[in-house]
Amino acid sequence: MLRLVCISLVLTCVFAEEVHQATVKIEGEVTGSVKFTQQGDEVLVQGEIKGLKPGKHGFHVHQLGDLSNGCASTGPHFNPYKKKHGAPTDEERHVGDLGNVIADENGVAKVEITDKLISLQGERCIIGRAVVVHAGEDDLGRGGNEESFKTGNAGGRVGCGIIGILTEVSGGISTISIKGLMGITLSLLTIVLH
Ligand SMILES: [Cu+2]
Ligand SMILES: [Zn+2]
Repeated sequence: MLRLVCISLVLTCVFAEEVHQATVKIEGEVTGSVKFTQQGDEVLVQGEIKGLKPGKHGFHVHQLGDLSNGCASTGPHFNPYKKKHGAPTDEERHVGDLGNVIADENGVAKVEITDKLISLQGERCIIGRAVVVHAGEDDLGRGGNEESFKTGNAGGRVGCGIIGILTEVSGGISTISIKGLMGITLSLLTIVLH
C-alpha cells in the first residue's frame, strides 16, 4: 500500500511537470480572463480585461492564491529570488512582474505578453498563485522611491483571480492526457500486481 502511495506521488509530479496551459478568471471592479501557454522556456500570456480606466495598469502575479479577503490577501508580488521590483525586461525584477496592460478608450485591455521568467513548471511555477490588476500604472521600479522597488506604485487592486491548470491543449490530444492515462494504467497495474 505504501509503495502504491509512493508511486502515485511520483506520477503526480510527472503529471504536474507536463502542464502546458493555465488559465485565470479575473474578477472584481474589472473582469477578464487570461490564458498562459508554456512554449519551451517562454510563457505566452494572452487575454482580455474589461472595465478599466483607459491607460496603463500594473499587471502582476502575486505570491498567494488566497482570495479569502479579496485581492488584498494575495500577498506581495511573486518573488522567489528576493529581488527588487522591475520591468519584465529587467534582470532585477520579481518573477511576477509582468509590467502593464494598456486599456483603450473603452476600458478594454488586450493582453499579449511573452515572458521568459514566469513558468508553468518548477520553482518559478505560477499555478496556484494569483494574477492582480491594479488601478494605476506600474512605474517598473523607476519611481524614485522605496515603494517603487516593491510594488511599482501601481495603486489599488481592482481585479484578481487564481491561476489554475487548463488541461485542454489546442491541436489534438495533449501530453497531459497521455501522461495521465499512463499514470492511471500504471496505478491499476500496481494494484493488480499486489
Ligand atoms: Cu500587483
Ligand atoms: Zn514586482
